[in-house]
Amino acid sequence: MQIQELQQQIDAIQIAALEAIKAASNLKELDQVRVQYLGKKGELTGLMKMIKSVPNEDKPKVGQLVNGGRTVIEEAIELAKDGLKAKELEEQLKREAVDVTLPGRTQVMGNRHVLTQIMEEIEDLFISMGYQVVDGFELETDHYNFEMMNLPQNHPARDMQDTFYINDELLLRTHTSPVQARMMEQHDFTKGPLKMISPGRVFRRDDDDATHSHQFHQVEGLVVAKDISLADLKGTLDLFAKSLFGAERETRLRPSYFPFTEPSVEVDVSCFKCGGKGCNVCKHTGWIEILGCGLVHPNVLEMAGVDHTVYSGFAFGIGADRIAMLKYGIDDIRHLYQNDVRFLEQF
Ligand code: 2NM
Repeated sequence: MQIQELQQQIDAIQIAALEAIKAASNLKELDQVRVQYLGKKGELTGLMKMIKSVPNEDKPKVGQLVNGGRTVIEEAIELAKDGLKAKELEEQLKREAVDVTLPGRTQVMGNRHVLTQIMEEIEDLFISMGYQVVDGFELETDHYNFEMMNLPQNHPARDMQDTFYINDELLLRTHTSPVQARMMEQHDFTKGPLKMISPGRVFRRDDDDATHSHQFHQVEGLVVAKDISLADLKGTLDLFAKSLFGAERETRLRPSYFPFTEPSVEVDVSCFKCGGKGCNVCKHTGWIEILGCGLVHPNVLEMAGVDHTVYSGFAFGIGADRIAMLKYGIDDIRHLYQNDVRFLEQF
């Protein structure tokens, strides 16, 4: 082949290659162009193989021409590569761009149920006074729920609370007192006093209305040690009332009756709305009933294996639903069990 003819072929390849390089719209296409023209089976490489068939004196010239063409294409590819890389980066940035002026996505925050909040507030207070928090069974035996609480069969007080019986033996607990009974049985009083609360759900066979629910929540408390008196009870529950309803509150005890305590009393707190002057919350008495309590009945201590001549105790029962309703002015207990978010998110 004439040198001139070779030069024309190189030029033609070069022109075609440059066209193809210009047409490549991404790096992958550009690499295909590189393979087509410069690869092992590429067009320019094919031309170089002809060097064998030219006279020796022409070989340097042929090599020079082919390599010259090769360099031009290589440089064009490098240049195009830089351009395409910049273009792809720009597209990537455009794809990943964040429009900081768009409105944010609101994270809806849940909150604890108002009853849970009250229960935990009460628990925290008693924990701070050194009480242990004890869980128990919602399904209980007649023995622990009634018998151990000084409520023998045929006791009139058993009719006072209608009970969900599962069978002759088992029932849904009507108070959390069975938790205290079980703890008194287990406690080693030679090692120190028993101070506990038992928060939890309890059940009564009531028809639901604004002030009654077949399920509600209690925090019962119990302290058993040597020389526990009504004064200990009064001081403890006065602190409880001030902690929940405000430091300015006062408390008073009124005589009452429970089968499991003797004496039994009810605790009133001075009205947190009117300060005691009289309003609709306290029904113009200046006082609001918040809980029942008393000194643990000797029969209850004895049935749990505690010597009532050595030990005495006080116990109390707080209705958490009632406390929540008072504190937040909730007028219907059923709100606490309907799980209407519009109600729950207010607390
Ligand atoms: C109340 C009122 C008075 C009470 C008694 C006991 C136990 F198990 F220690 F004897 N636990 N809770 C009690 C006493 C509960 O609720 C209104």
